[in-house]
Amino acid sequence: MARKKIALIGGGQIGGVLAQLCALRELGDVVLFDIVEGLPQGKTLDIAEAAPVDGFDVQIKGTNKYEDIAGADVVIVTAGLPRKPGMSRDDLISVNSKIMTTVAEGIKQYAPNAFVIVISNPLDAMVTLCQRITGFPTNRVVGQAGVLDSARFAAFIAWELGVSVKDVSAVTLGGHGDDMVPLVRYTSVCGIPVMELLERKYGSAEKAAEVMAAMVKRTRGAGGEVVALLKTGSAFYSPASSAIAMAESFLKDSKRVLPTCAFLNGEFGVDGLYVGVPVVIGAGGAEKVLELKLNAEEQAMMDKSVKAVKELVATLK
Ligand code: A3D
Repeated sequence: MARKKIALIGGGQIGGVLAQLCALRELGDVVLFDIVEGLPQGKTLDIAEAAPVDGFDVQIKGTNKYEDIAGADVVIVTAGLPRKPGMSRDDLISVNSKIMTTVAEGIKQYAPNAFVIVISNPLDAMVTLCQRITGFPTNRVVGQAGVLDSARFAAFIAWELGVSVKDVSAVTLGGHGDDMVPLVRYTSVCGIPVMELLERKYGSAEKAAEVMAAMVKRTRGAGGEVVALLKTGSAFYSPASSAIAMAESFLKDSKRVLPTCAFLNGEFGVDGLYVGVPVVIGAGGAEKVLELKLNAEEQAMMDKSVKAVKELVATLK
């Protein structure tokens, strides 16, 4: 059986880490595309020269030509500007829409059967645009945001409780913006509701709620926290790891349930919009949205987040 092929559009910070992770995990042959001459060629040569040390057997190539992505099974898009301190993700919409338009046309022409994972910001709008321009079925165009937002939430909980990150199960819903919805009630450690553990630690429900509120706030602002520290760009290791989890579930038909920016057809009461929800990812792409019951408070947060996504998407030309 021929090796799978993964095309990475955008050879910047996230693109470079994606290429290295694909190689280290031997997910398939990798093509790294960028418009800057030499950048993808230099990064892929550097990664390929580590193959004898790391022991991976995949081909890895940098290119400035769309023809080279032909036949890709998976395309991951990071082309576009990242945030600088003081910018919101939504501030990127005008410049990144232009970039996404040419990228989606390239994917449509050269990788018409690919499963596409968008990472470029503002995420919910860029996924929408990519799907509209490629015309691919919505199960084959998704966005990465929720895996990362949930991972950040899980990391903060693990650090707070002094437990392994492996045993925290956390989920966030909604758009990839300041209104995202970390679902505290569905978050657990080895099946134990997280609030029970916090209450036991602090001996009071009030203090536990206060600590949780701080973690929810930090999760919502986690991207900005990294931007403020880096000053010249945004997070890139964790977004790359998150998209690789999605690509791997598709390539191996693992059917992992991953928070994914997926097109909703009435699920969660949302129709015709890309929003972050739990999705089964397998060989059929975004195979199924898993719904869950929200209480009034959670539903209100979800409604607010969906409203923000709708307003953002409405600004797309
Ligand atoms: P960066 O290191 O600037 O890389 C972007 C790359 O895109 C650069 O190498 C550019 O040359 C390239 N590029 C520009 N125009 C085109 C084009 N037309 N075709 C192909 N390549 C092009 O940014 P980054 O890798 O740090 O971030 C990439 C994107 O991901 C940004 O929009 C970020 O805001 C976004 N991002 C999303 C998340 C999510 O979780 C959703 C997290 C972090 C960053």
